[in-house]
Amino acid sequence: MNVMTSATSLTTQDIQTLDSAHFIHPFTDHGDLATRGARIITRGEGLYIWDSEGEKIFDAMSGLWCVNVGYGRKALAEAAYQQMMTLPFYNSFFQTTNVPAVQLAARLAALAPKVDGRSFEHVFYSSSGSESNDSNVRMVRRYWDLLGQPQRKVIISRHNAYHGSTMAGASLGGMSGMHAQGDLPIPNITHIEQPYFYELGRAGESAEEFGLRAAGWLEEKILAVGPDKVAAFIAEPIQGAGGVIIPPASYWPEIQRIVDKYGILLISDEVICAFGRLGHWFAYERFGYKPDLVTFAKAVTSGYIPLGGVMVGDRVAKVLIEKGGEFNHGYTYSGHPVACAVALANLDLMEREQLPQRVRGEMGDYLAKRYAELNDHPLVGQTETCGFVAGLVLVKNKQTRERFPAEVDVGMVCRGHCFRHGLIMRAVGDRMIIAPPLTMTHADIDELLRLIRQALDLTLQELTQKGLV
Ligand code: PXG
Repeated sequence: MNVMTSATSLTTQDIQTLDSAHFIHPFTDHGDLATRGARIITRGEGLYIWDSEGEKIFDAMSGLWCVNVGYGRKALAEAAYQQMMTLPFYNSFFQTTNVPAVQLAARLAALAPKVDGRSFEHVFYSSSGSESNDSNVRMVRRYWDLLGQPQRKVIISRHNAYHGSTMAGASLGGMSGMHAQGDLPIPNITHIEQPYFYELGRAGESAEEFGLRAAGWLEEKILAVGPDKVAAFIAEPIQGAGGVIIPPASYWPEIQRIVDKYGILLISDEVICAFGRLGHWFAYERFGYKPDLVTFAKAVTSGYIPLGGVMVGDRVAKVLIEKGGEFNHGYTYSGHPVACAVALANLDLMEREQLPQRVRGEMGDYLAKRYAELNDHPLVGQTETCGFVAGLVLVKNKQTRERFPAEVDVGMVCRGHCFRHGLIMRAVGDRMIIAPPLTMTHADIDELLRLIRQALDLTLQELTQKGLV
């Protein structure tokens, strides 16, 4: 098939050849990619994307956890066009500002729920989740310096967390594959174990008991490091890239108790979980904790244009602003007017269509109910949903919870069947996960579940043929 570009028409193979010759992709084995050729995604509409061969694909990952309002929304394109014609760019460094950046900051401050009188009145902008977490490290260290406690440098994170791919982001993250490349983590970042009950729960232990035990690892680490050296704890409300790991209900309140006890800052990395994904504008509301800093990116613009940032809570903002003088940190695109204008249009759309409310209510409940039905499948060890994220674990034996050996790469087997049959679902080890657009209807959820079950059946068929189950 020919793919029209502005200048010429190219075949799928032409583009694959150019791709392979010139484009270094993120997190990709290029030797492998060259042998098969990248799939070329050419357009999107609603919940669906199309490839250069004309195949229609249900995008149950919303691009990469971001296209929360679905593809093809004119209001976002129009907002970008209008802003580009009015003021495509101006910096906010030298005591200048721009209207969309100010409006968005005020809007985000109003959307962020107050907990126990603590509020978020300030926003620091970047263009991605990774940059935002770098900014968090800078702000946290500056905060403690200004309070006369410069020895408080250590940030505690968790294994299998994902906080981005810059030096600080990859260090904060707990991905061993990333740490293995380039001498990471950087100093003064340390990790505790993740709250993954299915894998780490003990026989006879309830989820609630496990949640308390898992939160206790934070206190143990604080004591091991020395409470006067710990600056902050960073965590995703639900681990996304780690495989949709949903902590037991007891986990977050206990984390809050511990960070309060030692006075350390709490960073909620909501790059995936904010903007309706879990049924709230910000996810800390769902779990009832009180972060000092909240990282956001992705769905603030539904991924239509890059924008990220940090919601800076009063505790930190007051010190930075009142005691700080100049904070020597910022990006060319901090408060980019076009990105902020698109974010405003995106929030308008989400509000008008009541997307967080839908996810928190009827549609989230329906997805949970339909997803739970997958538990009857021979390959499915356990399913879990929270709002519009869901995960399931593929197991060799449901009763004994025996997992597949790593070399079977069962997630990739399943992902292959999804890919070949019009469904984007992400594999993380032996976990299959989704984060679909928040606009799904009942009929869309039914169709999604039909596609997932089909992929599971095909996976079982392949594993059976190969004598692996
Ligand atoms: N924090 C969290 C919680 C994220 O999920 C980032 C930070 C970094 O954001 P940027 O915009 O710098 O990419 C993320 C990004 C995956 C996958 O495979 C997930 C992300 C990025 C790439 C792949 O699930 N999340």
